[in-house]
Amino acid sequence: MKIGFRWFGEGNDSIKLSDVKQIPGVTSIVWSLHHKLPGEVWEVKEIARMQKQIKPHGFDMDVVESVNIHDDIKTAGPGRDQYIAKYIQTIKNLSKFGVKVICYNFMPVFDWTRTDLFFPLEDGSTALYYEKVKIQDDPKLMAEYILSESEQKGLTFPGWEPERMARLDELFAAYKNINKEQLWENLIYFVKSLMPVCRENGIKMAIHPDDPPWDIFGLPRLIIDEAAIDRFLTAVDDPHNCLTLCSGSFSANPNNNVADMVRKHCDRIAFAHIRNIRHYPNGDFAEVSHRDRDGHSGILEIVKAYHDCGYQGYIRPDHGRHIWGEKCRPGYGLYDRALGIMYMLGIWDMLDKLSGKR
Ligand code: CS2
Ligand code: MN
Repeated sequence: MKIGFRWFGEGNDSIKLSDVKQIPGVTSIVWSLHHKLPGEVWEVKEIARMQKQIKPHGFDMDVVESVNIHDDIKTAGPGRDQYIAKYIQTIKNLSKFGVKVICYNFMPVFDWTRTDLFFPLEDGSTALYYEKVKIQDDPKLMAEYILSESEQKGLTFPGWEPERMARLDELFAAYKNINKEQLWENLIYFVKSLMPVCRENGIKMAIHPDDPPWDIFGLPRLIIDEAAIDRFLTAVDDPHNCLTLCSGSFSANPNNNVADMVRKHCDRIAFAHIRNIRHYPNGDFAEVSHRDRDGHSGILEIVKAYHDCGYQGYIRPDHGRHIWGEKCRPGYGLYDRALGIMYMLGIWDMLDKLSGKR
């Protein structure tokens, strides 16, 4: 496996790459062009600017996370084919920089959804939290909360572009007549149309599951469980059609067994996100430290499953808590993600040793 660390770019992240460099094992910076709106082509000179930030530190830029998809593609709106053509141009431009994996999602309207970005844990740290009852109310209240956090901190939250959130009524109207089956059709249409350019350029498209993995605010969500993964990988049975297997997203539903998913689909997982989840009896959940026993989903069995199948892809700690008073982007501080990496490496190195690989 190759270890990645998500970083949001100079001026958009409180973390310095020279500090990331001091975390053992990290070889890839997982990056994005966060100023781009869904549907815009990523120009070569813009990508080159990012390369200038990353390369001097000796990291590769193999994995891009969040080349977001225009709503016309998700809803089969009038601009669908034109936006797919632009997406293809972005893939071609990314391939010039050696990019190998593109992580994206197909969630309608909202990306990841939480009701509290700084929920206090008993050890004095804070973490992302999801309170089920709050998501039954007004989506605008939730959007306002998330946007106020991003404005206060002067940061971008991918998938929560203020330009899109300002058009929530319009967006909900566009999805009004889209049921689950139609959304599936639109996803498959999109992925199929990208496969030729992915084959030519050796790029894997890696879909991120819906976070959390269930419908919210009456919007259908697709990539939620094992059956959905099967359906997706079978519908476009191509080695360039892959998963970003986010253990945290799937594990929000305690019925999902991520270790089983890894064992079954190892060869189609291009990118792995690792996170530990604590469930509450009423369906709420909190993100906790990576240590297995701190949560209910745990990560030991999952990391072992990757080790057992000889996983060669990229892996990153998904989110971390906010610890030691760090002022950072919610879920994306330096310290707890660094602890998460060390814990993952500890498990991995010991498994190597026990299996005689080292
Ligand atoms: C997720 C997403 O891993 C994460 O942080 O919660 O925000 C993810 O980055 C996107 O859905 C990928 O497109
Ligand atoms: Mn994730």
